[in-house]
Amino acid sequence: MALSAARVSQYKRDGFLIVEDLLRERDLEPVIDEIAGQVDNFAQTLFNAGKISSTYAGRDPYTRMAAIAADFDEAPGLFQVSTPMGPALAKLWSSAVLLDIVAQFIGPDIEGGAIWNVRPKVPENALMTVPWHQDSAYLAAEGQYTPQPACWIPLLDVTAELGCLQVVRGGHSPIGNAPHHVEKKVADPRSWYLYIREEDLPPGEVVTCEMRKGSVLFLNENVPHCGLRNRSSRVRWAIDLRWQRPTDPTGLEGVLIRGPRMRSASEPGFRPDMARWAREEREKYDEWVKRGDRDPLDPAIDGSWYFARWDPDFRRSSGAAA
Ligand SMILES: O=C(O)CCC(=O)C(=O)O
Repeated sequence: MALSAARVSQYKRDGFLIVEDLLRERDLEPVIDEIAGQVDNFAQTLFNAGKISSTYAGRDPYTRMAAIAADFDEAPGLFQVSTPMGPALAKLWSSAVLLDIVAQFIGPDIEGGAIWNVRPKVPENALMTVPWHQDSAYLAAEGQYTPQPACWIPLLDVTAELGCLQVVRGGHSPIGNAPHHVEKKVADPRSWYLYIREEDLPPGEVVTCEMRKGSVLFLNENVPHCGLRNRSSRVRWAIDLRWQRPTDPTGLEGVLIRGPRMRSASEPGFRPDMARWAREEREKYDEWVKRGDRDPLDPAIDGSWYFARWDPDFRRSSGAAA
């Protein structure tokens, strides 16, 4: 379903757009089932390693990760960074329903973005509460001008209480980054987030994006947004996916492999090989985990490349160029 010209203009003007009822049950249910299976494996691994006292197998998908996190509060973040992309999610990411809209934003040559996440935001967990930021601030300076639209897909109806997103309407322009800071210096030392101070947010209405399941929030890479704290008793599951043009820098060179090619203007029948890409991404992840005998269940997220961009203390410690 292509957007009307007015809706595309709205995205360009506001830096975000909620498209209601874009996805049907049959688009989302396979993804939800796939994630439930991944949580099952994950719980078993944590249980075998003595990190949790039960696998909480009787729980439903909207309470199970909360029970796991009550034993091991880093579990949701570890799930987010360590779980491979499954075929159902890969299919949704490369589906016409999303790509037809993305093509209206960046044109007909499309590659997946290198960063994607499945986020189990459990209640009252500071490590899953995402402060104000622009996605482009997490990239190297040379990638920050790459158009990289994202979409954020809740897997249940979301409200402010459940920890939905807030955005600053129009805050994506003029292009560039507000000053970002490293959250671990002022909050939980395990945090991997950057944050913008309230006083540095660009002017604009703060919009709280309460959404029904099936709706999709598209975000410009420069629009400031945050994910509210989950004050409910349920797990707020959501997925974020990105795209860009294959000729632009990712801003993650040397850190993550490029995302999969999804569309080609010169080859209209092009079909992405998502399974091959998912295997290659996994190989890279395994190499990274094995580096320096890392514990695969250590949830610490190495944000050294973007910390170094924003904080001189991390430039010194990583030896990275300013
Ligand atoms: O899911 C959330 O709460 C935050 C998501 C977010 O900040 C992002 O997708 O960039």
